[in-house]
Amino acid sequence: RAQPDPHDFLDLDASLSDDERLIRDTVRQLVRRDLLDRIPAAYSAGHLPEGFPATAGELGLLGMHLSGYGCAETSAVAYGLACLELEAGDSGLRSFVSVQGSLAMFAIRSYGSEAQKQRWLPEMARGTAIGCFGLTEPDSGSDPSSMITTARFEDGEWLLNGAKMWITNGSIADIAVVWAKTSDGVRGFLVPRGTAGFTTRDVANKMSLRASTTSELLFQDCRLPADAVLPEAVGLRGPLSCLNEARFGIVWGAAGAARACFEAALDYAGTRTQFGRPIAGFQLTQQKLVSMATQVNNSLLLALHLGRLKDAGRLHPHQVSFGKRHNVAAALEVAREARTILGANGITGEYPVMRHMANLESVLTYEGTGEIHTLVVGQALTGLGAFH
Ligand code: TGC
Ligand code: FAD
Repeated sequence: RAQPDPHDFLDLDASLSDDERLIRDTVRQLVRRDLLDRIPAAYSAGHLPEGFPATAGELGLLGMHLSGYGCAETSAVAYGLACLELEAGDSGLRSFVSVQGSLAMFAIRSYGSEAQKQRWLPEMARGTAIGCFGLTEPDSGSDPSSMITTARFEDGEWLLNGAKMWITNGSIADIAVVWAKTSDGVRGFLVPRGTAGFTTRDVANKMSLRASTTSELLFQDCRLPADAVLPEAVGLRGPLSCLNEARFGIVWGAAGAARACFEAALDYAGTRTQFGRPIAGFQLTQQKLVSMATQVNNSLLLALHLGRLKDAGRLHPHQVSFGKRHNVAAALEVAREARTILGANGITGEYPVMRHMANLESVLTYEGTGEIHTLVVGQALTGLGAFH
């Protein structure tokens, strides 16, 4: 029998359906043929590669696991595979697709009125309208219940005041899904770009996730019509349920970033010669490569297992936390180990490793920090909450 493929050591390919493989290969080709060469420049410039939202829309990647309104309604595993391939390119690509499909579109699809869905979802699925999702505030991150942005209903209108911070796609979004405190609890609001009293300001000098726009959203007596509220979501459960979707994509995406770092290190180790032989022939290098291959394959197995649970309707949010926590931490370890194999070359932008490593620091923090997911799983294991 043929030896295991170093790029798919456990033959996970055989566990995928033809449809899943087709979607995986399509996204992989897009990344490798159209994006990989352009990512370093976009990263330096501090934005997404030009035209990516429309391309992602044309390929049906935006809101791809949602149904109706122009969405592709793929399996969760297929959506995960797309996230994997995108993040093997750059976390910024997966972030865009996560925020658009799993946060902004998911919120509208799950909690919006029929008119809101008709108005926004088909355009968002095509990538001709961009969305963002504003939950975090300058003084309210891990604990969103402490948010101070408010929406007051008066004279038949909503009056929005406050600020959201660290919002992916913020200044490029046509529509912002904004969570605010009302007299009934936390509610979601659709705020179109250009609404009076709504401005944005980009976060400058990021050292991580540079191929992505991150912004502050500012609301000063921002007046919204009565029907701007998402009618079906009341309480923190609304926004937190959206996070489950995006965190699921990160479980897969982080494995993609790890795979890209492992492959760069494997390739480099085979061609770089020191002391008269390829560095791949040294035992210490092999130990690193085996450790990385183990992390990558364990992460992929975990992602696939959670994906199958999700497709069976049996995935629990605590299991998503387990996956996000494990796969992001593993990806960071792989990136750091890969960087050592590349020696001095590893710190340059000529290789993708340092970029992935820097990106993964954002991925570790957003969508619930490593510590928060540890406490979610800890609570599930012990029955004792340790947040407060
Ligand atoms: P707690 O009292 O536990 O819960 C409040 C209500 O929410 C429900 N709930 C969930 N529902 C669905 N899915 C989940 N994962 C849920 N977690 C909680 C809960 O059942 C309850 O419902 P109800 O009906 O009984 O009221 O809430 P808590 O305030 O104690 O907080 C729990 C905690 C810490 C886990 C939560 O606040 C949390 O997850 N914090 C982390 C915040 C976070 O992840 N923010 C992410 C912002 S978005 C982002 O980062 C986008 S990055 C985008 C990119 O570029 O990719
Ligand atoms: P804090 O909550 O202040 O945490 C600081 C440290 O304290 C962390 O290590 C944390 O784990 C730890 N800590 C906090 N509470 C506890 C506790 N109870 N026990 C132990 N340790 C604790 N948000 C959005 O709403 N929408 C977006 O689109 C979005 N995009 C983002 C893009 C980027 C690039 C980044 C970096 C962030 C983005 N975020 C977004 C914000 C992100 O969700 C928050 O940064 C995250 O939730 C953590 O909040 P914080 O940064 O305020 O850290």
